[in-house]
Amino acid sequence: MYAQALNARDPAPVQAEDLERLAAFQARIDAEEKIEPNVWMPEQYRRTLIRQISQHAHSEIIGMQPEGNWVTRAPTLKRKAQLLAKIQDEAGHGLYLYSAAETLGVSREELYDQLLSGQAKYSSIFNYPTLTYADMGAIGWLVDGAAIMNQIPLCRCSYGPYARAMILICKEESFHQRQGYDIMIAMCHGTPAQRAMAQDALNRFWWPSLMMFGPHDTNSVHSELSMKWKIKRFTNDGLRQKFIDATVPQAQYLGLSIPDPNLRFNDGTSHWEHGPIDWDEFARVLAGDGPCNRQRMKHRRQAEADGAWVREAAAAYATKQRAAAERAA
Ligand code: BYC
Repeated sequence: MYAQALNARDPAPVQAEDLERLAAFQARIDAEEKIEPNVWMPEQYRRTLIRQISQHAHSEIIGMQPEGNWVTRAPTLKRKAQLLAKIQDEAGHGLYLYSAAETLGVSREELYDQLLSGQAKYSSIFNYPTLTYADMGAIGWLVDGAAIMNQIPLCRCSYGPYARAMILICKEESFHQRQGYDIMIAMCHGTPAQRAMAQDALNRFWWPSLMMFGPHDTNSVHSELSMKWKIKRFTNDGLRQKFIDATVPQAQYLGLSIPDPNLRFNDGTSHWEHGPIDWDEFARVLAGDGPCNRQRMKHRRQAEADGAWVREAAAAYATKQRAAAERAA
């Protein structure tokens, strides 16, 4: 998603590129060879990756906010430690992904600027509020669950630095999903009020989690090229279906109901069929008009401004150290 300047639909100088080189590039991809930063790549491939990887990094960084809301109010020391560890992992994922994007010739400052100016976006899911502690369970279970479903195939992405980053990230996401489900289990075995909180969290996060996979395949502008280049291995609808099939039995185990009156198991296909997704809501959130878009960006800009003196001090220190090293040499 999102940086329009980096959008794969932008006119790129592809026509000027050598058709033979394009054919050789596609042959490498078809042979499952990894594309590394020093290998020639079509400009659109580079832009598509910068768009997706930087969106992914921004999502991790903004995604810390809904959970940060509950650090001081986690119910026990153990739950607080888990939440802190999860949020720290997300910061790490963001930094790791920014590094992967940098291998494509874009600077971290440019990527930050694109996020802060609103030119680059981040996953729609992080524009929803976290109203109760049960939301920490729902986010781990559903949001990280959806993220893993999308990210496991990215471990086989054709671009080497992204694929390798995803291997570590997926291991940590798997812990995140388990801790979320563990919260849901505890709440569902708790008091009636705790069960009701768990059901309410599921009710609010179910549909936004399905939207994380992106628009229906028929409206997915980037899928065709991304599948051809093996950046994406599955379509948006394909991954969404896998997520639903995996998650419905988990909800049944918890004794919770999925907030979809049209949900039904199709014996013929062995898949759970779902009701219509509110794509108008998705479009509103993407356009900046979700419940928390403004708040998320305000906090991010404030954090950037508050951290300016740290970056300046670190840069000044590095300059001094370099000068000292040069004098000593
Ligand atoms: N939200 O052609 P399409 C985490 C945009 S964080 C917003 O299908 P594509 C976590 C899309 O960009 C994990 N926008 O696009 C962190 C495009 O717009 P532009 C986040 C969306 O790229 C903290 C347009 O819609 N995961 O796990 O082929 C706490 C058409 O879409 C969304 C990733 O970032 C959306 N949900 O496919 C807890 C995974 N969906 O650019 C957890 C990496 C679509 O033309 N990204 N759009 O203006 C991907 O796999 C792909 O980018 C997507 C979309 C499947 C998301």
